[in-house]
Amino acid sequence: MDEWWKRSAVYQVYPRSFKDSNGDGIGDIQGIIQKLDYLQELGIDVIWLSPVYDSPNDDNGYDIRNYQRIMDDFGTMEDFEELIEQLHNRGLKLMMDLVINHTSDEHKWFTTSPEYYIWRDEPNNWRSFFSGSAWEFDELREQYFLHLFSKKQPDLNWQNPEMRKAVYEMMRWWLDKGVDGFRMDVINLISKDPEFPDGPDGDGSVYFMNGPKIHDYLQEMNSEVLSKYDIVTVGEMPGATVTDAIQYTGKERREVNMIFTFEHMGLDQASGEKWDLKPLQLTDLKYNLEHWQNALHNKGWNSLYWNNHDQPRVVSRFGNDMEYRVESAKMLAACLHFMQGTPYIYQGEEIGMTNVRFEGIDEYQDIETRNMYAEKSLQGVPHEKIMESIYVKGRDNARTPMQWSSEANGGFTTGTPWIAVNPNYSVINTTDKDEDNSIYQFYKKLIGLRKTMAIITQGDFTLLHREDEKVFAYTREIRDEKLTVYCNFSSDNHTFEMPEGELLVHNYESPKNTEKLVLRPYETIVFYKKF
Ligand code: TEU
Ligand code: CA
Repeated sequence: MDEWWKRSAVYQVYPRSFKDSNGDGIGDIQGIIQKLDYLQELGIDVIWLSPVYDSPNDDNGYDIRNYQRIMDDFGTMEDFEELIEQLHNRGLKLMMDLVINHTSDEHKWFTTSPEYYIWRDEPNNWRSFFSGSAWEFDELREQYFLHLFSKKQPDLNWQNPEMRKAVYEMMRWWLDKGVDGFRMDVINLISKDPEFPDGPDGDGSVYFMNGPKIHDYLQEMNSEVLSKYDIVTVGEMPGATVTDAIQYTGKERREVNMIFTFEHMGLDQASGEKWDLKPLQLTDLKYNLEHWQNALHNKGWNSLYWNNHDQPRVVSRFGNDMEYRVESAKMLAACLHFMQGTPYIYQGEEIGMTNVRFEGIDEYQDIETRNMYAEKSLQGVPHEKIMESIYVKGRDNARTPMQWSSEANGGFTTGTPWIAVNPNYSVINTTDKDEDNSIYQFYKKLIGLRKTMAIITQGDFTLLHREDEKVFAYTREIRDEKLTVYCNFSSDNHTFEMPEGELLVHNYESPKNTEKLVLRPYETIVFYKKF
């Protein structure tokens, strides 16, 4: 089968925050349809749509009540069908978010088929990702059920073959409807150690990440469902290493096409806890990405991403959103998009949207953030200290509404938005997208180059200036071609020998006219050489 997804760029839509079409303050499917020109013009191939299934919204749709129904907030099944049709008419594809590690506790299975879930008479010490114990007592059954996320997200029991059959049937139903693939939520957590041993300090991850039967389940899913369709699949996999990734994505193994690694997202974290802040050391990022680039070359396939709906905005995280917002947004784009893999763009990244700072905890909507705040407050951690970590890492940084224009609420809604719009919408919005030097045009160029230059999808990767703490530089090489990519991750100048080749991509007006390559703050420059 033609591996079209190797040349594709994917755009993630977080529907709640993308575009509200009816003034209720919540983004919806008709809103996405209104913006398809905007997406098509950017040149992307696939939309990954975060969950739009019926849900009580404890975790913004990642708690599914009915897999075969659209959430009322977002519209109807007719709206969804119209979205697929309109996408396909434009030659675009739709990747559905598939959450099958858990359901909502309001899913009918939870009462009609309790054997689809995981029950124990006594809880072990595992902690939930969203604070507190991962076990909740059920009064009716007088037993505890497992929930790795919120207590309204009970984990499914993948050991039960009937449950697996029901899930596969549901997946085929969507594929028969015409969806073009799945992004599989925490899919490497579905196989738990059946002994449920206690973990060190309540961290059970070694007993549920990449668990004993994970490859069996994925291979079964592949033969029952995925292999029957020409689709794209990406597994979201916290805790997966390069070695795991080779197994998950190796072609002959028939599991998934690619995975989302979390390794580069944990480099600015001081301990196992995401709220424990540490500044990024650029060499850590360079070595990590180099490792993934080289290890998966010809053995698997990478996905490339800087951010998503769970991560802070990259321009605020690894760039400089104050003095060099536009420069650093473009630099980060080039740094990622010249690597091997399938690039993912998170809504708003293409206009350089930034993190947000709300005054009080009440303005935050995310369950992970709220639960963490409550837990730390009880432990006596001062308000300012907790807020500081939320400003850096909180998921709502990425979830404020898309900033379309400088009109009220950034043109996202005519009503009251479900979460406040970042006040910088008057400056940062899509209205400059047609200007030659906009971030949007820069992304458009990068996406376009991937289509025409095979070296970007196939070339060998070599890191240059390994020890440099401020500059990330690498080459890509194939036969008689070479790309040289320089990215300055700092606000100082850095000087190097001038690389061979002609200028391909640049985020400053013109190169500094010297014999040497002088990189200015957050400058990126890419050279192409044909021998
Ligand atoms: O995320 C899984 C995950 O491991 C983390 O990114 C998590 O959201 C959290 O940030 C850990 O600190 C996926 C979804 O992307 C996320 O939105 C859901 O909340 C979660 O699964 C549960 O479905
Ligand atoms: Ca709406």
